[in-house]
Amino acid sequence: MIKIITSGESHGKQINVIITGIPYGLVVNEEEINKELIRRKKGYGRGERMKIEDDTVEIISGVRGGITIGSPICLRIENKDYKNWKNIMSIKENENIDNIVKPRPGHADLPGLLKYGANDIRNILERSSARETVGRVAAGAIIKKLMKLFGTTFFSRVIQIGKVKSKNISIKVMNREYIEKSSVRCEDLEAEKIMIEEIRKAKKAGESLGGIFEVVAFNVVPGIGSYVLPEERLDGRLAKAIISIPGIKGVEFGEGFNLAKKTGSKVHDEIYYQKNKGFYRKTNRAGGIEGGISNGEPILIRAAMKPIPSLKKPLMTVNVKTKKSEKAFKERADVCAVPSAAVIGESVTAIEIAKLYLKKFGGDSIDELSKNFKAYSEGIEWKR
Ligand code: EPS
Repeated sequence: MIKIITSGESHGKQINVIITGIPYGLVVNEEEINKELIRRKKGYGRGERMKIEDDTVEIISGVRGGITIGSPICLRIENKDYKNWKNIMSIKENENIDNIVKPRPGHADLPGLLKYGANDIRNILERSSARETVGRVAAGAIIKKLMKLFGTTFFSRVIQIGKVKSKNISIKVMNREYIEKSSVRCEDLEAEKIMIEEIRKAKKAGESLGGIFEVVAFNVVPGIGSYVLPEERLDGRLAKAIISIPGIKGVEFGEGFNLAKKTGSKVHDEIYYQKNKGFYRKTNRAGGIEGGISNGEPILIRAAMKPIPSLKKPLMTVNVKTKKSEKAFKERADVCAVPSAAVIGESVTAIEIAKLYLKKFGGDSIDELSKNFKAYSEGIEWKR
């Protein structure tokens, strides 16, 4: 069983992640993890903080001689900004710090404060910050490496920022190289330009912007996930994983909400068979999942991110100390983080799918796992 736990505050010393259940013998190195961390850090609209952080990982345990040895893997990513926050983030009692008392609407500030009976919003926002996702992306880098052994890969792109939509480009022909280089992860040149301009304008106006991204998992073998228990449904698990990314308010699979207005015969993906291909579909409106189980087509997830709640031009709130109406407090923040959220989406998707691969195919070592996978995939004539 793969389990992942992160710890660390946004402006604390470091972000830690412990990953258990990675089989013996997976080749891993820090450079590969760093590449994923850089992908997450990038994107037009990110704030000043990202210029401070270098987001490099140190593998602390679970790896020896370049391979995983079956024991829990511990990774750490230093927060370079910590040196500027040592006093505020001190673990010792410090009476000389002013409490933050004006919660930002849309953030965890107020519900978190009420939940814990706290009197300083800093104790809430430090962990609710999206800085935590650096840990999930580091774990995701190792998991993606594991999934590559089965030919499974993950990719993401941004299809909307604010009101600006990219034109429809099939995932079959998407230009990965361009998307990877684009500062908004969008390959529609015209939309890309307008998206960048919208983010620039939002920044100038003290505003923030959300958007929509897609995550695709290619070559997921049919039979992952289950309908036998609600919690085993692959789409349910992926939806939970995607929604757990800060700021995500909506998720859909394949044609998602659009399917609701069509009749059945226009929705379901007809089944075909070819000797050299096995079972396949010509359409993928289901987004690769039927009955909570992967069907062999690419798994296509779309997620909507709300605009970041930290605003330069703050909204009205209530001072929790005086109970008087005031403007919410201002905190340095990103203007738009949709391209980063897309990369995080790849990681959380990979983690969920890998958990189910390990459950289905088992094995303590990569060799054992690979043999089990091969026996199953040959048995069902999985040829992709
Ligand atoms: C975040 C606010 C900003 C972002 C941060 C998430 O941080 P700061 O308050 O230090 O400027 O930069 O994201 C990251 C640090 C990151 O690595 O993604 C928030 O409030 O969620």
